[in-house]
Amino acid sequence: MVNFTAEEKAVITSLWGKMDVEQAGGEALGRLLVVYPWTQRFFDSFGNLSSASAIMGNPKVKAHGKKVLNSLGDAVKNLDNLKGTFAELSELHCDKLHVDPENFRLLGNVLMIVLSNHFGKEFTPQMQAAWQKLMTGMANALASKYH
Ligand code: HNI
Repeated sequence: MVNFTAEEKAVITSLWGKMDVEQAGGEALGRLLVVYPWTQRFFDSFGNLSSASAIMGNPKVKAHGKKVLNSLGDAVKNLDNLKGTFAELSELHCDKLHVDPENFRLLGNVLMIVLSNHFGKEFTPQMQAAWQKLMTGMANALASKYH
């Protein structure tokens, strides 16, 4: 169970408020598929994933990235109850989708790159620490129903 300090909560909420969810979501999922190509196997219904530019321009990747990042918004609103908030999604990713939970951590890593690109110097080490903690908490919550 991950506990957030008041300061971490403030940092997470303020950056979330400045994020372009559609852009960041599409870019994070796209980068996941490019950087860790084995993750592509979960998305064989998404059409053309044959090159980095095909992936980054694929409208289904963009739409799904936005969906995933919107769900991160639920995490930001429920920092004290990530497990409860993601119980259903954990069941879905485990029982129906069979996504290895290690991939949740990889998505957290690429999101850090996306945030760093977008916010530059404003994305301080302290912000990265808070966001990394959020992504770890969310990865643990999404993995909590695995058996
Ligand atoms: Ni994930 C569907 C949220 C990581 C593979 N995923 C969803 C949906 C949400 C979601 C929301 C839509 C559910 C629905 O339709 O009811 N996914 C999240 C979140 C994370 C995450 C919050 C991590 C932070 N998902 C991942 C990862 C993979 C993944 C890392 C694979 C590498 N997800 C999927 C697949 C689907 C999916 C596959 C179904 C897609 C489809 O529409 O066919």
